[in-house]
Amino acid sequence: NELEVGIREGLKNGEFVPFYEQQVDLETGDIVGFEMLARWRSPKLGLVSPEVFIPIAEEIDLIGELSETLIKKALRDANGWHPDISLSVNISPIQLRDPWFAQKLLQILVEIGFPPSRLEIEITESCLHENIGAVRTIFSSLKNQGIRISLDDFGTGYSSLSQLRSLPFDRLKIDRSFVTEIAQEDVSSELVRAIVSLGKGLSLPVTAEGIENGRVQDALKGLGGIKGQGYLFGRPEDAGTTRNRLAKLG
Ligand code: G
Ligand code: G
Ligand code: MN
Ligand code: NA
Repeated sequence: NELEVGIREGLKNGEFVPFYEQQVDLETGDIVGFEMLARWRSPKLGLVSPEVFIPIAEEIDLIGELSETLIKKALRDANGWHPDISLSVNISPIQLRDPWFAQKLLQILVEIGFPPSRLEIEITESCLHENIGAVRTIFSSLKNQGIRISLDDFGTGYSSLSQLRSLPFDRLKIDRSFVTEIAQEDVSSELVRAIVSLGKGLSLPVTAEGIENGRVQDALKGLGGIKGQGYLFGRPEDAGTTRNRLAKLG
């Protein structure tokens, strides 16, 4: 199929690039990190969303290679940022089927000279459907080197509270479907409140995704000690724009 061929060619030609969405400390408003979000600059199709090419890359067993390529670019970019600013990357659960995943990632960090303590990986609840023993082994290797692991899109998947304990996550990311509604709807705001206090109880820091306006920001600020990201702060931007943004902050 045509898209498949395009993705293979695009990978060879370096058409996949990292974009970055800022993550802020809601208390201070400071940028504390960026989430890398992949984009495909296709000469034929323009800028293509990962929602289109990630599932295909997973299907044709190219996700590992694609992700490595993007991570290498992102680590080089992030090496030019202030050393207190972290980098989050999304990892497909499929990548955790590779028993060498942790070793490969650590090798890349060494090769590029990026401190593991600045890297956070984001995994959705669907990793709980993988071989949990194998996933736990990978998590241990990553965590032993200082890489942190976030549970992404929290609240949307099939995870139960007991499963939350089955893997040693370092952070919960509240899915934006709950966050968007917090200022209007009581149920969502109760859910967000509950997730934040769950995080506190489990000593897991929390990030709220999808903050689009000041009302939502204020509602979340009141909950205390959480990080946020969303269009209110900034859309995902390419490496150059991100660098300029940081340079302006001094
Ligand atoms: O960039 P956007 O915000 O449209 O992202 C759409 C989806 O693609 C999100 O679920 C995001 O987690 C996922 N995504 C973005 N970049 C990557 C990546 O490099 N690897 C994987 N596995 N998923 C990604
Ligand atoms: O699944 P994950 O959380 O990794 O995906 C992030 C996705 O959410 C990307 O597609 C990104 O572009 C999108 N996104 C980030 N911030 C906002 C926001 O404030 N509003 C909306 N609608 N989407 C957002
Ligand atoms: Mn994410
Ligand atoms: Na998410």
